[in-house]
Amino acid sequence: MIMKFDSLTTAIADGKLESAVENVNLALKAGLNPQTIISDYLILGMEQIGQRFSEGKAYVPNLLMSGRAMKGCLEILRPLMIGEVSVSYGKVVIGTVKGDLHDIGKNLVATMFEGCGFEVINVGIDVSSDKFIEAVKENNADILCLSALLTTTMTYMEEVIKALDVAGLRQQVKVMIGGAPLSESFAKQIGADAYTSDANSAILKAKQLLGVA
Ligand code: B12
Repeated sequence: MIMKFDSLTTAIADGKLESAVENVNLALKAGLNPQTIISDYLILGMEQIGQRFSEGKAYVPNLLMSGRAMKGCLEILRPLMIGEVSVSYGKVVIGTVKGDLHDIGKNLVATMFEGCGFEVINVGIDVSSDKFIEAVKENNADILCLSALLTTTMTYMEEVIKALDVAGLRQQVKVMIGGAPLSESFAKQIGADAYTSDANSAILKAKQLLGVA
């Protein structure tokens, strides 16, 4: 019997942490895998609250509540996704660019990378180009992942790429970008190596970039 967990999507959209967590546990018990739970139910909930926000039917506190519910669910799912991967395909530095506080998608991408055998250095939110460069240098990163959810902050990505160039690091690190307002053509325009629209395709792309696919 296929069980639907639409109440999980609703709990996320309505910002109800306890109900969301309860429903995640039920979904796991019913045999759904963490990735399905995220892509078929949790992300839909975030999209619904985003839609309500753009229609003026929800406000910033509602976004925060949904974000909190989403994070609570990801905390349960993360350890289940990481597992016992012994290979290391490479090192990934990931962060949300300066001025931008959105981290749910970025953390999801980070978790997927970890779960798929990459070493991840998550430098957080509101990250300046100096901090990105320091992390790339210090960790000898293979990939730098930049995330932005705002049209006003996505432009900062170009500054990070230019700063990598100035620091002499551009040739040794691949730059991947992502976040709702971005696109393939924007990636080309700013000189990034790749754009992908979601966490699953990010892993595939990263492996291709490093020649380990
Ligand atoms: C939750 C949320 C918030 C929360 C964030 C909580 C948190 N800890 O992250 C809070 C309340 C803080 C917030 C604040 C604001 N927000 Co907001 N927020 C959202 C919302 C509803 C959901 C974002 C989200 O988490 N989505 C779920 C995740 C899983 O998806 P995702 O982030 O897109 O990530 C996926 C992909 O994009 C991709 N990806 C992401 N990063 C990367 C990186 C790489 C390298 C790769 C390869 C892929 C990748 O993979 C991820 C997984 O598949 C969106 C609406 C939306 N539909 O996007 C608005 C939205 C992004 N916010 C918006 C706005 C306007 C704001 C505020 C300015 C509101 C205000 N007036 O104060 C502030 C800005 C604060 C700041 N300086 O950053 C607008 C942006 C409009 C624009 N085009 O610029 C949106 C689109 C809402 C809207 N419809 O108007 N927000």
